[in-house]
Amino acid sequence: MRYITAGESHGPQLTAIIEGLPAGLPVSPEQIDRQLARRQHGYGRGDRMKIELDRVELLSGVRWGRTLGSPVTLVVKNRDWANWLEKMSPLAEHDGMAEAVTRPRPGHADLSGAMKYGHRDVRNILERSSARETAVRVAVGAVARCLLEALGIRIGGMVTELGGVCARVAAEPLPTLWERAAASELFCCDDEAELEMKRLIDHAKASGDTLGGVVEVQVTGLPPGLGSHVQWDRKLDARLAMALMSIQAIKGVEVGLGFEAARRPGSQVHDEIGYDPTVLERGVVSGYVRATNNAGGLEGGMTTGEPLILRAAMKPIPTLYTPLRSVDLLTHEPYEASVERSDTCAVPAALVVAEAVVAIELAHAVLEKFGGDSLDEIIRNRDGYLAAVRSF
Ligand code: EPS
Repeated sequence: MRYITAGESHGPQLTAIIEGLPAGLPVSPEQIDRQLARRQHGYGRGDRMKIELDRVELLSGVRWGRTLGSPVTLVVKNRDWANWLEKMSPLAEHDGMAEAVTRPRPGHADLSGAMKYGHRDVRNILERSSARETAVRVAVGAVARCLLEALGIRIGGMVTELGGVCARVAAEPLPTLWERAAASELFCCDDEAELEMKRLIDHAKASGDTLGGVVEVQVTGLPPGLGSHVQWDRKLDARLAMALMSIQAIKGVEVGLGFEAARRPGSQVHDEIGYDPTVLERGVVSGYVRATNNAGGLEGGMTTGEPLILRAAMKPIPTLYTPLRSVDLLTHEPYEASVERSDTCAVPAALVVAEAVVAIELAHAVLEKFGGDSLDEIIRNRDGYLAAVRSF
């Protein structure tokens, strides 16, 4: 399965084409719109979110609620396009530098992109580097989620840190934590931390600043053996890290214990292996059991069958209302960087995007492992593999 996206932040629409989905997969616009709405939700967003009301259009590859096996085209329209008809027109008569953005913002793609593509108007870079693109990636992720859910794989997550405030995550079943996160404006499971995070966001907004944070994605129901140890680009941890790092503003990724593993001796890191045949009676896939999951569900680039635990660190958004120093691209004179409309904090949105890209990569890994052109064929192949794992 592969996909590409197209579209500018203030252009007419965002488009994605997904290739390699099996036939017979139930997909509905409502399922996709639910994820799009989650991405727009979240304390700390700016005025753009008051304009947009993201809805998906399914333009190919789905008939009567099920995939055909042909490429699936997804579109999310930009409502703001109505305000940018001239400034973002594809027609030559609107050419000119009259309203050019020539002051690159530190931390954005502006300067490197302008030098690389030879643009003096930074808008030609920022329109595509904008995190608006993640709307359609969330739509792709929602389709991937449909495939995973059909196989009993569930994805959720939470904001675990924001502006330096850490949430305490209680030792409760993941679905309970996911429900609690869903009820929070910051997707945070710790009410006290959430209050403090909101206070920080209000303060950052008032002072023209921005805040980053850490999101954690968890996945349950994965069979052991997705991904492979045999080649660098087949290692699932590497592929998941790439998917997460491809999200705008993500600067770091951890799996399981993550960087903490580097600080502990091996005896306090690795998850000891036991065998308990009684778990098979409860429907658990394999009799091999672990008391801990410090590995975060991945060993040797393959899933272990334990829940997948991934974290991604988001830097503060680089567009500040109190701008940082920069220089003008035309005069080379120092300036305060341009102020584009911005969000104070988009960490909750980043969680939804992180879940989406993880879903996409896992759907890809599932299709590699179980093959099949139809959902039924995938389920047959999966069941055959699980039977072998049960008796291993
Ligand atoms: C973004 C800047 C803002 C955000 C945008 C990402 O957009 P605008 O420049 O129109 O105010 O609102 O995010 C979205 C539009 C979205 O849907 O998430 C940026 O520069 O990355």
